[in-house]
Amino acid sequence: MRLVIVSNRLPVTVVMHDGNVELREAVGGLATAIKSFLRASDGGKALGFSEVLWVGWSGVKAEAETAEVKKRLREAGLVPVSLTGEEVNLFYEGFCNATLWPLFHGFTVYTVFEAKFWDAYVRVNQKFAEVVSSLTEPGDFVWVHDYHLMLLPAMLRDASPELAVGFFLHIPFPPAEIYQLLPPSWRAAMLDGVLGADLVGFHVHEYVNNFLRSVARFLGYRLEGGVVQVGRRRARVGAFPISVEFDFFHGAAERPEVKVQMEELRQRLRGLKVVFSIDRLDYTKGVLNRLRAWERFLKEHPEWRRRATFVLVVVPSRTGVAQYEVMRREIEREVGKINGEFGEVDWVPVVYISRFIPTETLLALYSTADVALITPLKDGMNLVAKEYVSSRRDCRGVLILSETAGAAQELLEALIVNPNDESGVAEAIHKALTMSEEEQCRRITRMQSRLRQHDVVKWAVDFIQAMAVAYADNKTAVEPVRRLEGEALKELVAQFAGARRRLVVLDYDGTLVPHYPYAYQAVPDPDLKRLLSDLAALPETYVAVVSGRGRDFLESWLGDLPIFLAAEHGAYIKEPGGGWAPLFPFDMQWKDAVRKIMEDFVALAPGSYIEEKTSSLAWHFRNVEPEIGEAAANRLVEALRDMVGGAGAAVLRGKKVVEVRPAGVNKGAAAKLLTERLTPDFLLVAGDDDTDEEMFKALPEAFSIKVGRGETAARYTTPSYRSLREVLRLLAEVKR
Ligand code: GDG
Repeated sequence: MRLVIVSNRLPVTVVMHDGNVELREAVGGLATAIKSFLRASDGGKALGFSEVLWVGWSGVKAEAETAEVKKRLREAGLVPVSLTGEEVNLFYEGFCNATLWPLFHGFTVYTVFEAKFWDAYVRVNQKFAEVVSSLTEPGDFVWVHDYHLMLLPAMLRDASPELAVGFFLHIPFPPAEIYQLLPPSWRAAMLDGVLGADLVGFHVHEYVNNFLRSVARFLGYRLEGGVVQVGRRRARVGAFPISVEFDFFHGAAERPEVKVQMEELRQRLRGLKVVFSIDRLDYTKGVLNRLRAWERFLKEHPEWRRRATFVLVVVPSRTGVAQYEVMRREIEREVGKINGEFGEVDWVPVVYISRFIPTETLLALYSTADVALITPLKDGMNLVAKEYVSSRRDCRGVLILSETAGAAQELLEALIVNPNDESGVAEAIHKALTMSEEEQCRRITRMQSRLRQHDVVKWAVDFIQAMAVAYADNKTAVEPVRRLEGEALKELVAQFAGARRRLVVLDYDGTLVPHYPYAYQAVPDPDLKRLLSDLAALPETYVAVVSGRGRDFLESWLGDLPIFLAAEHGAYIKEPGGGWAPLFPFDMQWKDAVRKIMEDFVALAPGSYIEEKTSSLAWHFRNVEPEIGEAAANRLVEALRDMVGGAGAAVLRGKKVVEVRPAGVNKGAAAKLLTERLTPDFLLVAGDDDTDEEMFKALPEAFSIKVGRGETAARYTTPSYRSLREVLRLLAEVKR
């Protein structure tokens, strides 16, 4: 069993000089986290993995990725996915960084919606899927990371159903109202993509809830606590807050190379109090707001001038993107303004560093700074806050932290601020600089004991263990059904050819034609009509379309074919060339009373509506807010059950619909009646949704085929209406 980590970037930078290839370790949240986990788990062996591979882009454009580069990566357990320059442009800089990054952090005005970015996103995710599928075997664990690869879990699931797949998002998942801004087909594909995983992880419960709300709202899947029912599989969703390697940071101040730098820093700063921050250059990190709060602090508390300095490190990232360039200039202008206004010959209010700093320097700053000022406008977690707290050896130091960073939900003893509240942040700086040593120690100790227990190794182990449980759960649910292909398909054709009398029972929407947004669009195309006629023209071969639709629709579009039709879930049946007759005599006395109650619920839940058929009434609520709709549906079902019990009607709760029909009427009863009447020795039944399951259950002897994904009592599955048509075409062409 192997563990395959998949992320956009491999954890190395490829450096070429004089024709030589050098792999340099990359510093970054994910790379560091996984490395800590591998060190602590004996390269994954402690958890039962025979090998660990890492799949990702090497950072070198495909055009420059030589055989030597590939070989060196492979030797290090790294498998590159090659991206062309254009793909890097449209996928990485486009959809990832110009669409998903701003949108998921709530920066809606920065968000770019470009069809060609989306197309590249789909293509690149597919590329990743191909590479991962070519490496893995059933039972391997694949852990997919972050917003670059949200389509990948479902693609992997389709290609190799027996993989254990986990997905973790490192940035926030936005509220449904913001997620809704993505075009409908993109937002649905991304949710479905993520739900291909057995386990989906976020940093904090807020993002879990946001995600589940979007799933309910845009996909309508059934939720039970943190579990989403995705067809026959279940995707578990939970919070797994990432953390840091506590011992590494806590031991830093003891290491000689860090000690030297700490000493140097102290000498240079000559007793000044130090306020410190470090971020990648990014608009989400709130650097400008922070500078303004520092300026305000210096204005309102002049006693601190010459006594405190702000060391601001901003590490360049995403260089070349115009927005980032503008931001860099704005930061520089603000730093210049503050230093110009308040600075003295021997005192600089803001020490600004705009480059990557070596780890020893960072550790020395963490250990020396009196205050860490971490004020992102929005941040998935923020590891810098956790690193600062972990690094303190002297039981001193104050953390000021935005309430909008995921870390604020664990680091409760920090001075929690709102990053837009300039005066609140300025006050927090003052409070931090004047806090007693006892209070600093009390706060730091509590936070450290939490971080010691919940370090990054625990994060990875917790996730992988939860993934194993989710996978085992799904494995038992998924095993029994087979795809209708290869031997199974040959067997079907052979039995059909050798039969004396055949009956083919087919659902309509989703089975013979795609599901369209509006029901009236789903009219049969000439190919479909030809296919059904050809089948029915075979000797002793009967074809029946059994649908939830009304009689008029079926009559007007399929009435001219020599086939059986069953309308309204089998309430009415029509023989080829004959008239409609009820499945059995049923009583419709209940209809007026049911309509009246449903009308009350339409008023109660705006957006819902009633559909009336001859034999049934349905209340649809797919356009209602999910929480309101589900709650109203529960109450409606209760009210209706009390009322129609004994009146010969049944209340059914479907997907976003509550329906009342004559008791005993369902597609299963209709299919059974046809079978008893026609006594075939070959029986095929195909359908795609819950109501078709009644047919599969009523006719266990049939060749039953479920179209699409999902839980089913059918014996076989086929991916789409198209593949089912291909099967039917094979049957229509058997020798007479
Ligand atoms: C994303 C999410 C989430 C930074 N500059 C230097 C340097 N670093 C190291 C820090 C820290 C890491 O990089 C930055 O991690 P953050 O968590 O602060 O932020 P993002 O890069 O935006 O990461 C974030 C994270 O993923 C993990 O899930 O927490 O919310 O946005 O480890 O120490 N290290 C060195 N020199 C630098 O100049 N040596």
